[in-house]
Amino acid sequence: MAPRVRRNQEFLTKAEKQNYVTALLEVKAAGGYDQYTRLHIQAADNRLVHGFPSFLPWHRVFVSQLERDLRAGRPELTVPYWDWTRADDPKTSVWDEAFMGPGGSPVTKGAFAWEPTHKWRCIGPDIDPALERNLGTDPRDPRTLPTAADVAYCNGWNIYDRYPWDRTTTSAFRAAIEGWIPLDRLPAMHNRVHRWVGGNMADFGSAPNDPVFFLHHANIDRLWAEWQDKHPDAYQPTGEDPRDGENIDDPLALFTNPEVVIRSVLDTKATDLDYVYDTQRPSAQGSVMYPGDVVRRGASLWDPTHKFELVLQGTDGNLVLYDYTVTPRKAIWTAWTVSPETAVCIMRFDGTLAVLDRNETVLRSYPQQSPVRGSRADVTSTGTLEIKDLDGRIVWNSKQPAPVTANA
Ligand code: CU1
Ligand code: CU1
Repeated sequence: MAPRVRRNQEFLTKAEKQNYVTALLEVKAAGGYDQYTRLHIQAADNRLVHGFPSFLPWHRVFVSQLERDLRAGRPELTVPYWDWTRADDPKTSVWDEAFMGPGGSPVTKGAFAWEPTHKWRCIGPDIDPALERNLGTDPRDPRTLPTAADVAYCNGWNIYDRYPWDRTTTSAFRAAIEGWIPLDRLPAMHNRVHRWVGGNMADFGSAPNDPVFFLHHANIDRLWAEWQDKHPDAYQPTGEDPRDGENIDDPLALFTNPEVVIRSVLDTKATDLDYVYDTQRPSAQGSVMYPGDVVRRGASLWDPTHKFELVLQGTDGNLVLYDYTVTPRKAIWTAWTVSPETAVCIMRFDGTLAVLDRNETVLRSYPQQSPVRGSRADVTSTGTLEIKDLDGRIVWNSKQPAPVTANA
């Protein structure tokens, strides 16, 4: 089985978002959610994890364990991530009333408002039951979120961490992405996002009271996973640190049943974790290519009834849709990407389905005009390749006549 895929919340349908919210409410009602908030309070009170090398692996496990609980009744679900570099705006999709809900002190709308449903009660010492968020409006908080340039700054560090392995460390990836190196006046990156959201998210220990905590940490984990793709075997320290829970072969703090050794969670594709992010070019499964998904040369997708195959042919690099209801099989659509250089078909985040060569040059892309960001490609059981937006509207399909070119 291919690893499951964590996706950008921006590209989930309303139904998928609703499913995630319902799963959270169920785990909350069963008492499972609050154990994570309590564990996080314990980590903060004991000055563990935050400000140290284990910050990234510890939160990786933390998010994965909640994901496991959410998946118990809904195996198709993964924790989405919130890419805040695109979202300085409090009206962005993550704060939709039907998803994480809007800002407010307290929040008064959506599934996580305390009134009137009393389903989402915040817990912890001196914590009001009603969820609060300021979303960049409190003058004491940062008014802006980290940018793509800030992410690039973090990615510029080739060393994972370095002495003294704490929040005074500078010049290392972990310290930069956690946010102890101020890019300007304020703690940047991870810490900055907590403070921009404000309210419960700004309370160090009990921040997981706000369910957006997990979407934020999935994004931090994604950025680390992408960095790890370029810097395998980079984790440090490997034996120099006297503090328990930080060296590569130490068990992480507070995860006792079972213990989790840092080395065992450095690869998200390892069987205990078994996930990747949509930005890591996951292979499409089933009949749909979600944003980010790829079909590599020699691989194919089948419609749900297994009568139609979309294949990026290993033999000649052509992208072809075949009909198997007739014998011999018949090619019913092709992108004409015949080339020894053809490498991959990708559903890009901008809403185009593209065939790329080995240098990432676009050989063909669909639709040629007006793509809709976040669209999906679907091999249907009627033998059509369709590109659909998040509301299910068809943006392009393989039965459309080829556009007439000026030279035709
Ligand atoms: Cu934390
Ligand atoms: Cu955090």
